Amino acid sequence: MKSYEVNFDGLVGPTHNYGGLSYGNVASQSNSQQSSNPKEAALQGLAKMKALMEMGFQQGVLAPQERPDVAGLRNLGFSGSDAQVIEQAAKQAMPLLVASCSASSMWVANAATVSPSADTADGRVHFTAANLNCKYHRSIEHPTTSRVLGAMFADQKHFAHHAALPAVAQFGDEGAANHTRFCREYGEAGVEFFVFGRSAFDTRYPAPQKYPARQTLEASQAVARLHGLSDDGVVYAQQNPSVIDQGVFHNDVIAVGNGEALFYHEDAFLDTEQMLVELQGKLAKRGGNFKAICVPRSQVSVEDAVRSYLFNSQLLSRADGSMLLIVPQECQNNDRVWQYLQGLTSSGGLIREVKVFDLKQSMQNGGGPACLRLRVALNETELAAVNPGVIMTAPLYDTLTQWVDKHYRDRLSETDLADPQLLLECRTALDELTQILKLGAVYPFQIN
Ligand code: SUG
Repeated sequence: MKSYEVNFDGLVGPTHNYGGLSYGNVASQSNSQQSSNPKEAALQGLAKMKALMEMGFQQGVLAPQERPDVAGLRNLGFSGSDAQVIEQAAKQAMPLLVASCSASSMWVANAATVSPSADTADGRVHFTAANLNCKYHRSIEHPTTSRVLGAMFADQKHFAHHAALPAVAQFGDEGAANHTRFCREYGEAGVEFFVFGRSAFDTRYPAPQKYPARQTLEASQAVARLHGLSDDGVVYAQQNPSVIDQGVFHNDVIAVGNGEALFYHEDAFLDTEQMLVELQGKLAKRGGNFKAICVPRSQVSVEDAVRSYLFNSQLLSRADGSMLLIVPQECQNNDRVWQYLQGLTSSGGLIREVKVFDLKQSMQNGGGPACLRLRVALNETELAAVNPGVIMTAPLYDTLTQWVDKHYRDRLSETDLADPQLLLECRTALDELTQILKLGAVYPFQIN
C-alpha cells in the first residue's frame, strides 16, 4: 500500500507577538518586546504550506489556539468578566498576560509525538500530546491540542490518542521536536529515535549548566511505552548538554532526519559513535541502510547553526530517491552556512536541492521550518480517514489567506495585548476557522 509523510503545519494565531518568554531560546530572548506582525506571520506560514503542496507533498494544517487564555488566567486568581480578567492581569501581572497571549502553538513540532501504525503494537497511529511543562505559556497548549488532534484524526480504528504526560519537570516532554523516525519506506516498520536533554531519575547522565533541558529520558521512555513500540525499533540518545547551553533548546535545532538519513551537527549528541552504530544496526534489521550526514564544526559552528537554523530545516524525499532541504532565509544570510549548503548540494550526495523560505516572523521567536510542522506518516487508508477539512488544497489556501486578511492585525505590541477587543477578534476568527477546517467545537469559548 502507498504511504506518505504528511506535514501538518501550525497556522499562526492572531496574537503572535514577541514576549521574550523562552529562557534558553536565543531568538525569543533577543527579540523580546519588538512589535510583531501577526498577519505577515500567518501568510509566511501559509506560503510554505502552499509551496510544499505544489511540489507534490501531502500537506495539512493545524489550527491555532484561543488567546489570551482567559480560562488560564482565572485559574491563577483573576476574576470578573473576560474584559476584567484581562484588565486586572495587565495591571497586576503583565508577564502572566503576555504568557497567556502567546501564539506559541504555531510550533506544532512540539504539539505531540507521533508513531506511525507500522511501528506500534496495535497497528494504529499513536499520538501523545506534549505537556511542554518547561514554560507556562507552552504548558497551557496541550488540552486544546488534544481536542484539535482528536478532531483531525477522529477514527479510532486507525488513530489512538494519549493525554499529555504528568505535568511535572521529571516528565518534561516537548513532542516531535526531540523525535525522529528512520525507515526505508514510510509505511514500513522503522526505528524511532528519541533525543533527551537530561534524566530526571538517573544521576549518571550529565545536564546542562545554564539553560534548561526540556526533554527528559523518562518522558521519552513513557511515550515509547504508551505507543507500544518494540525495543528493537527504538533508540535513545542524549543531546550534548553543552549545545543546550549554547541555545539548542530542542534537538530539531541541531539535527533533522528523514527516511534513512540523519543530517546533524558534529556536536549535537553525546556518545555519537555508539548512537550511530545502534541506529545503523536497528535500521538494518528493518531492511534499511542508515546514512549519517555530519556537518563538521570546522565548517559550521554551533553558534552559526543556532543563528541560521540550518538544522531546523525540513528534509524531504524526492521522487528520484534524493532529498530536498527546506531552509529559512537566515541560512542564506549567513555566508558560512550558505557556502556549506552550496558544497553539500553540488557534492553529488543525498541532499541535492535547497529551497529557501522567508519565515522571519516565526524565526524571531526561535521557530523555523521544522518547528512549524508536525510529521505524520500515514498509509493510503489512514490518509483517507483524516478529516478532509485539514488537508491543504488550492481552494483551502485561498480561503485561509482571505480569512487571515480579514481577521488579523498587522502590528501587535505588548500594550495591545491588554486590549479586550483582541480576545473578541481572536474568538471571532477561530469560530469561523473551525467551520472552514470542519473541526467542530474545540476551543474553550465554544465548549464552556
Ligand atoms: O518553545 N518559542 C518557542 C519556539 C519553539 C520552536 N520549536 C521547535 N524547535 N520545534 C519555544 O521556545 C517564544 C515565545 C515568545 O518569546 O514570545 C517561544 O515560545
